[in-house]
Amino acid sequence: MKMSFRWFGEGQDNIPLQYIRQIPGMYSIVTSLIDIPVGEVWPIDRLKTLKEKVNAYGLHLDVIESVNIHEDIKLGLKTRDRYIQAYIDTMKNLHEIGVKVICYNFMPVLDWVRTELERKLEDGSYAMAYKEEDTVKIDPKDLNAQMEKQSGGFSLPGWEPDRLKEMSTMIEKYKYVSEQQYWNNIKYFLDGVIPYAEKYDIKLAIHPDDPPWPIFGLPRVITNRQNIQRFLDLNKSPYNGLTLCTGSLGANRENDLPSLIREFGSQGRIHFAHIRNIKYQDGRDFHETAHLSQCGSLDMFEIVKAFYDVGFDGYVRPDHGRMIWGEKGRPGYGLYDRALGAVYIQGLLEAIDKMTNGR
Ligand code: DNO
Repeated sequence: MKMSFRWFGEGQDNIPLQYIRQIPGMYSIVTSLIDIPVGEVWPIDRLKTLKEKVNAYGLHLDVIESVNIHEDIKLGLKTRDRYIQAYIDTMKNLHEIGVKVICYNFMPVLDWVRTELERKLEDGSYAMAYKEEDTVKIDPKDLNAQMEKQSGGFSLPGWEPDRLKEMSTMIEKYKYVSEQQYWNNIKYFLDGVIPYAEKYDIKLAIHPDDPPWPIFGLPRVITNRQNIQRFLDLNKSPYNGLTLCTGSLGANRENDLPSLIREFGSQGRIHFAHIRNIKYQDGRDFHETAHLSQCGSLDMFEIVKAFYDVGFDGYVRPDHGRMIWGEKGRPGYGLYDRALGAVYIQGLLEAIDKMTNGR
């Protein structure tokens, strides 16, 4: 597994690349051009500058998270072809700088959803949390403002203000898209871009819906074993694959993560892994925790062992961390707790490897 770390780019992230380089075992940066409006082609000059910057710190730039999908594609509008072409042109530029994996999602309008961005845990650290009751109470158009209020002035990935200006109008448009139509729209997108993913040797890795159930009546389909298999079967190219995010899929207690990893990993369809832990509360409620098994509800040893057993050699990154030691940063994306996560995952891997192969 190649260890990686999400960084939001120059002027966007308060964590210097130098600090990321100092995390033991770090191999690649996971980043994006967060300021480019969705649907526009990412300029090659900016990509080259970004790559040089990352390489100057001895790190690779192999993974992009995310190249977001324009709503017209998700809605299946006539204008979608133009945006699919822009996606392909961006892939071509990413190929030129040597990118190997693109993580993206197909969640309508909203990306990941939490109802609290800074819940205080018993040890005084802060973590993000989800309370089902609050999503039922809140008007979707107020959710953006609520997220913004708690984000400490940082823009949140997937919650770019530009994209969400017309949240209510966009949600309205989905009333006319059935779930079957939504699946058709995913297939149309895949059939358009996957031949170019093959040509440019870039693996596409869809991120599961987070949390993995419908919110505000919007179709959210990348949620469980059956739907993931259905997604993979829409286009059987090995370039059509997954970001296996343990925290997102794990929010549904029926998702048996080690078994999902074994199943899709042995098909060679996992290209990127997000590893983090969550703690179940009542019903669907949960809060995020430190990465260790003892801190949450997921068995991280079994998760990492499953990746190891299927010979997963793709990219992995620690995912959302808590805010600890007084750090102020983008919710979920501070330096300290994610660094602890990266080292913990590597500790598990070393132990599993040595116990398997002898010391
Ligand atoms: C949240 C992230 C998501 C993810 C996108 C992928 O922290 O896991 O925003 O990057 O869904 O497109």
